[in-house]
Amino acid sequence: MPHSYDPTNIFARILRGEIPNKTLIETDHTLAFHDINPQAPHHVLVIPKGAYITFDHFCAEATEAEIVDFYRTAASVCAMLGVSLGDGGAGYRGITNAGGDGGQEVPHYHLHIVGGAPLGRMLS
Ligand code: D5M
Repeated sequence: MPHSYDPTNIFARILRGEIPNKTLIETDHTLAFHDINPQAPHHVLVIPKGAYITFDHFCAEATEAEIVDFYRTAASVCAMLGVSLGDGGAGYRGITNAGGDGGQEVPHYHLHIVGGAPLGRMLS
């Protein structure tokens, strides 16, 4: 079944400027902003500006420029938050939920970057 993007989702509305957000970084293809319900001292969402629903949808259909910009922006977020090991930071977790089984609430692809405190192990 082809992906069917819902343009009324809350991140689409943020991208159209209909809802305010606390922007950390904005580029031609990507927006990074603070999560409204932070699960740790740092909790930032990185979203592509294009209409992609999940990680696999984005990786399969986005242009190389969009994909490179997305992950470089995510790296810049880690640097800005001071969590990158390369800057002497203590680390972080990147999380992507997809669909019902994955617990995704907002059907616009996003990467959660969570850190600023020990997070424990998620998988064993
Ligand atoms: O995560 C969706 C995330 O989106 C969840 O952590 C809350 C966040 N959220 C929802 N609305 C907003 C607004 N308006 N600003 C910032 N963050 C928001 P999921 O992976 O889909 O479960």
